[in-house]
Amino acid sequence: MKMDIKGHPKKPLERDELPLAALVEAFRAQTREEDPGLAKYLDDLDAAGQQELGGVLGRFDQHGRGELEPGQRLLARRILGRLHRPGTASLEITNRILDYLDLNRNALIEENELELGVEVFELFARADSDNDTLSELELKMLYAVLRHIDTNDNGALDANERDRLRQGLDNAEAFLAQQKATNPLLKELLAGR
Ligand SMILES: [Ca+2]
Ligand SMILES: [Ca+2]
Repeated sequence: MKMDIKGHPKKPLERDELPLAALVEAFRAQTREEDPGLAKYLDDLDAAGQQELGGVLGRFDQHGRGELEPGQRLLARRILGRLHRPGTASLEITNRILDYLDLNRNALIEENELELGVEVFELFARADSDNDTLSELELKMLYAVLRHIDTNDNGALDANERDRLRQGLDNAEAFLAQQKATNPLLKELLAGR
């Protein structure tokens, strides 16, 4: 499956080259014990969904070992545990969001990048509902906001763009309201719901 988005520069390590199938298999087995609620959804994923899950997990495999360590699994679940009934579509959007959150473009999500990610996931979990998880629509809303903040359209959050997001998060409610009013991508998404 092609996971690149038009306009994204090539990364040093393509996710397709990572040992994703092994990562997915190990993570699913461990999640059955460590987080049965999440495992229920991961075990239902079809081949495309597993590929997307592998794309997410590969970003936490800091040493390319093909299996996440316990601490890395916890980090991955800080994202995966936020998804409402995770399936292929929501995992695909999550991968696109993580592309933006990979600020140093090394195909890994380090802890500082994850902190920002968790913060935006928390905000958008409540963008269209009153719960702690992100629906597919809320993921799309977040993606629309990141695309809009990417003003030079290079598929990455550069330092100034990241600062803008950071500042927005300091006044999250106002930021979201302003995005809904002024972000054409978000307006289009919400108009077509
Ligand atoms: Ca990174
Ligand atoms: Ca950018």
